[in-house]
Amino acid sequence: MRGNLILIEGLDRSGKSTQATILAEKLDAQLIKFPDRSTPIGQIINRYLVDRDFHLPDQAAHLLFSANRWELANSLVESLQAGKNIVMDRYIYSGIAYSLAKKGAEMDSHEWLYGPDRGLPKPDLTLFLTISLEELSSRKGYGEERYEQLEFQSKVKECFLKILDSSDPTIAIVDVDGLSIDEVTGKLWSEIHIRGLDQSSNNKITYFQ
Ligand code: T5A
Repeated sequence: MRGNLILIEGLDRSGKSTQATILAEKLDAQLIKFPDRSTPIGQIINRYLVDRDFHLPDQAAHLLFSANRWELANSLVESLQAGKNIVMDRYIYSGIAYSLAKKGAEMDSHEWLYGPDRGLPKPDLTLFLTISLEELSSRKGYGEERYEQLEFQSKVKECFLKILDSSDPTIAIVDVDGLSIDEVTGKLWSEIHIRGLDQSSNNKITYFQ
């Protein structure tokens, strides 16, 4: 029996970390947040996000975010195989949506953007939190980091909705606008429960192809 891999995606300050922490506790799961700013590559990413005078070509930034996921990939698979549930806060969909929203050259090519993430383990369930931009901008701390501007977030939202295949049963788009933290947890938990992901499974781990 293996653990389940559950991913929470969404815009900046949409409540991902809050919900990932609550769900990790309910599922007795390991919590993994991307970017993981503690790794060697994560430290460069952190500087890129907090210091607007630190420049990187868009292609290089994109590849660093992917490399950061690969830094943790083996340990992630080992934990699942050892029966541990994992809740992830952001993953490859963030990688593609934020780069796609930048536009220009390689940033317009879904194939190019997706390439470096091929081979990473695929979540058993991806929960994408949709929320209005008005509500986002009122959240504590909004605007502190590189991508936290409403015009850019609106493009990112469009890109997320373009790349998330709503016919894929492992993807759930969950409207959380105006909901309290408890109400959001209730909605997410029901998506987990109806798929039986609150129980361990003997399904094979799948990978992004
Ligand atoms: N990025 C990331 C890429 O470009 N490529 C990639 O491959 C990856 C992985 C940093 C940036 O990196 C980019 C995307 C990002 O711009 P991050 O560290 O995940 O990524 O940054 P944030 O999304 O900004 O993370 P935050 O932790 O700040 O936001 P969360 O997790 O969405 O929100 P959370 O839970 O911390 O909540 C924010 C505030 O809202 C309140 C909370 O208490 C908190 O104050 N809140 C609510 N308030 C009212 N009602 C609710 N339902 C609420 N839920 C939470």
